[in-house]
Amino acid sequence: MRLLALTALAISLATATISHAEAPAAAPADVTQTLVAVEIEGSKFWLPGTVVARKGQTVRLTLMNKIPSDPNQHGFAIPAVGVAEVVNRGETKTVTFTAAKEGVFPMVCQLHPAHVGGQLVVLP
Ligand SMILES: [Cu+2]
Repeated sequence: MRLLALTALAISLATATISHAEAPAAAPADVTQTLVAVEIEGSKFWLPGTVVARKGQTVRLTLMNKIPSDPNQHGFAIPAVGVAEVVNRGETKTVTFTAAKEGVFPMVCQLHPAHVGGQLVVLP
């Protein structure tokens, strides 16, 4: 009976260790938002088009490319904060940065000038 209890304890400890190891390693961000690349009436957009943060906050954006037509890659860049990523169709990518300077900064698809981007608004 005692051996059974010890075995159960060992199993639960092993399980706890495994689930701890699978926990996400990323630190929490002040602002988290999902942006999706979509196609509407033949035009491509990153939506929503505005991300708002306060100066000094960390921002984590989850980027999803859901545009069904070719090409199968779209870019997402905020040159002012050094972010540039390429997202394949159907994939999700994450970018994290610090909103170090206040102002309004363009968010673009660096691969396609016609792809409508948006703006990062950093408040004081
Ligand atoms: Cu694009």
